[in-house]
Amino acid sequence: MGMKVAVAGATGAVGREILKTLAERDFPVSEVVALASARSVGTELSYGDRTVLKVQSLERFDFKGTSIALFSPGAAISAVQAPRAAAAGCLVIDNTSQFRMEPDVPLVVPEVNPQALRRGAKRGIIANPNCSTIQMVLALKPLHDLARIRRVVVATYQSVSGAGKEGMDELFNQTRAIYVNDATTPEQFTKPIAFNCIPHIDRFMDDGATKEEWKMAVETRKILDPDIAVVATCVRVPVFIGHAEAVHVEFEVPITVEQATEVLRDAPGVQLVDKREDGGYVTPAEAAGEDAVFVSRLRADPTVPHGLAFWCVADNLRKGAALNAVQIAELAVAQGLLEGR
Ligand code: 11C
Repeated sequence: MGMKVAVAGATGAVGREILKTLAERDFPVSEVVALASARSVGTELSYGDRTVLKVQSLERFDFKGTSIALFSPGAAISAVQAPRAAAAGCLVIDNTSQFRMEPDVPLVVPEVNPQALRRGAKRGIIANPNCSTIQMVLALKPLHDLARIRRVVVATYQSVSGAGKEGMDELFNQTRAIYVNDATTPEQFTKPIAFNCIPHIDRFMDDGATKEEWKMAVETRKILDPDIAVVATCVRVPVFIGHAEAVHVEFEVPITVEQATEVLRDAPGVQLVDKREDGGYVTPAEAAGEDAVFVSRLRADPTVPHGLAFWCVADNLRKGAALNAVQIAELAVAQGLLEGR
């Protein structure tokens, strides 16, 4: 039997992808409700091939009788609305950064730490990690099981869709403006993003790191292992969809490329494409629209005692956001967490 499911922030890039993913994966719904801010009320969104949803007000929606809500309305709105939904008995899967580091809120990547989910049933809020964290921990998990990771150094190449539809529009408009010799002023990003790279995602912290870089470190520790040291440099690049990462890993014990290849080949959610020839690796444009996290360019890092380096790529709106959230919902159903809601 299906259940009543709400999608909050339904008109955004991630919200639309959540609706698409729920329909594609045949999530057992009896009714789907699309929620967003007052200015989007009445907007029509499609669900699957045949259903048109009229957006309702998130602020006014009564969550009683809704079993599960997938939230992506922005952290400040989740801060208010997610606890309100949870208090009404609805299980919230929140895609924002609002609750991720709270001790009684599980931060879940189903292939990596499914056991953490149950702990969140009491508060009724489960957090979906940041997109750049999700793809990295998926690739790190089988390697950590094999040889225990001590330290990770990562540089990211993050697409503009991480900043939502407005980010994508800015890249499109700036690119066009350059060709027709028009002037544009950066709004979503601090500097021009067309034909450029910007080493700044989210706000600056006191230590000089950005919050995106901090998130990659603390979220990896919460999901995978509190003892892993992570240092990240997060960079926005002029790509519409798909985040890429150059990852350097130091292990506690020796690990060969052959051993790493073997475990990555079998790792759930990971696709190893590593041909060591022209084009034998995956790029963000190829990962867009795909579910997998692609790992390529696997090789030894001879500059540290037990080191490996690799490149990984994923669709940040799908596995980095919507798909992971829907997989959490599927896991919640499988673990019986929705019974009685
Ligand atoms: C970006 N990773 O690419 C960000 C978007 O904490 O959920 C997601 C921010 C978050 O800009």
